Amino acid sequence: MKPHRQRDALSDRITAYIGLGSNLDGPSGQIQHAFMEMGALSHTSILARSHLYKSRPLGPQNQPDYINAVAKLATELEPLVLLQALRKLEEAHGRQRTDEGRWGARSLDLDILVYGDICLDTPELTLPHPGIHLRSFVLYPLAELAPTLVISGHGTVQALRDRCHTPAIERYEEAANE
Ligand code: A4P
Ligand code: MG
Repeated sequence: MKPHRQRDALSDRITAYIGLGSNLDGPSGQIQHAFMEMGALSHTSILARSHLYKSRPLGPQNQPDYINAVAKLATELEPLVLLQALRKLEEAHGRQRTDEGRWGARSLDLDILVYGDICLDTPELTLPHPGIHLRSFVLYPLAELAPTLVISGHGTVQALRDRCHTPAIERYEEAANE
């Protein structure tokens, strides 16, 4: 049986939240371009985008700081089709998985944080993304767009954000950093 999915009122579109991250090759530009490219995916539109945030890397410290953000999408793409489309965008941004090592520097990382109310646990796709409740760089931007969203088993995004302080994070102001 197909899992129940939260649909928006007017169409077959599902609301999904995507986490964007970059710490190579002009990170803020990578994120801004990825916002536009996600909005141009077939059967998909961007409903909202968060501000950009800057943080130290979680994991190996011998890499640049990250810029992160979150996008709210409305999409008709099935989860694995959406994942595939996001993979293609990462590749178009020059991401080289083979050079990275675990949690290494990357030009663009696109994670599906939440897809409607679907829960999945497969090697290819885990939904909601398993790290959401532990990461400031996901919770701060996600709380701008969906403070009352409940992450199954963990509580609301806003409550999680209020408890999560690692890695240390700050708003990234484009103009101040150009
Ligand atoms: N995968 C499973 N579930 C998902 C999902 N919900 N969304 C699979 C996207 N992918 C999902 O991903 C590894 C595998 O996870 C894929 O094969 C996919 O099918 P990847 O993008 O190849 O590698 P990754 O991103 O390095 O792996 P991972 O474990 O997902 O790492 P994270 O969670 O993305 O963390 N520090 C800061 N400050 N900011 C960051 O953005 N990011 C990371 C990477 C580490 N430290 C960071 C940041
Ligand atoms: Mg990833």
